[in-house]
Amino acid sequence: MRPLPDIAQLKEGILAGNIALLSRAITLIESTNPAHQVLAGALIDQLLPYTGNSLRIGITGVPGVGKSTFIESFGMHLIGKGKKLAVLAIDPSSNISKGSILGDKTRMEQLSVHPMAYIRPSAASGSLGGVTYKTRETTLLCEAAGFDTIIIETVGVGQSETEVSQISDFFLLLMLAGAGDELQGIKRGIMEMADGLIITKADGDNILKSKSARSEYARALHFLPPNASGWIPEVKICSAYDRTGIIEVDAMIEKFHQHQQANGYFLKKRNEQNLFAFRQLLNEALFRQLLAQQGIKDQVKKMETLVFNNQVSPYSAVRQVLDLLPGFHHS
Ligand SMILES: Nc1nc2c(ncn2[C@@H]2O[C@H](COP(=O)(O)OP(=O)(O)O)[C@@H](O)[C@H]2O)c(=O)[nH]1
Ligand SMILES: [Mg+2]
Repeated sequence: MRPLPDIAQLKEGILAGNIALLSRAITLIESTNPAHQVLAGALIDQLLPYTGNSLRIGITGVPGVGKSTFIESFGMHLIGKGKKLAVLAIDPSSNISKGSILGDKTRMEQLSVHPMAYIRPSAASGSLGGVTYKTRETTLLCEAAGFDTIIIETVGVGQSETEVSQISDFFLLLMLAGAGDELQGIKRGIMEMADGLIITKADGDNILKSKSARSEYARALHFLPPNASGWIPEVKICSAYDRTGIIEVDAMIEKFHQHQQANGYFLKKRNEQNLFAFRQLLNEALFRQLLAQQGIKDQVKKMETLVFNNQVSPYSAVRQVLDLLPGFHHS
């Protein structure tokens, strides 16, 4: 068996910006081995004072919208400004996506070999929440290693958007200019979470269409309830190929950053995210513990069937599970 890694050595290495040791620490975080998890927890706690100094940008959009290609152009622009960039890809599905992440690396040709960039796919196992929180911890390690910009790309579709918005400061939604029905195909809820929208591939024949999509989306955003922080999401058009619109996107995100810091919302949101993570992980852990007891597990199964078949109400089913727990009272 390989010896357990030395936490002090990992900590020192990460603080010195050593990428090999950073990668080893991330592997430790992703490990399902309980001994590794204890060490990973200790490492993160020791590094916490050195974290937080970054802007965390979540990026989502349907597969093929151009996320990875955008990150390549945008990332190279940031590095040109002297930034140090980590790109983390959240991948809730398992096998199929291994290929897509490899594909992504080839889309990020310059970034993937640049000394100021670090690209890392996230663990592809466990519950979606679990994967997201491992990405969250990976973000912290990258911050301790001196990365001042963290881009978190979702690979999957659906629920992962909500998860990523929970671990990012700025949530960016990438969209294609559609032929007339620009508002089709995106769930309203995702637009409501976005701090910024980008119409991708605004090049060649697509420029005009992209501009009209920009107006349509700007109008649509206008009808959404305002963001709690007072930030009004903006829509930009961009071509990762022609490298146009990149500066405008950067300016939008900078403006957001300053806006949120000035009104205190930046820190407030992060603090709330910490609390949310704790509560969600606690819920999951408690539930897992309960289900480890056979009697409870059987009762939950039984209730699921009854609830499914409309024979017991969900409310009553919960009570009948709690009845098995000494000291638990249903309120
Ligand atoms: N015309 C054009 N095509 C692009 C642009 N960006 C990406 N693409 C193409 O769109 C496809 C999907 O891009 P990719 O970055 O892998 O999308 P992802 O699945 O969202 O990460 C690829 O064939 C890219 O070459 C762009 O700015 N302009
Ligand atoms: Mg991609």
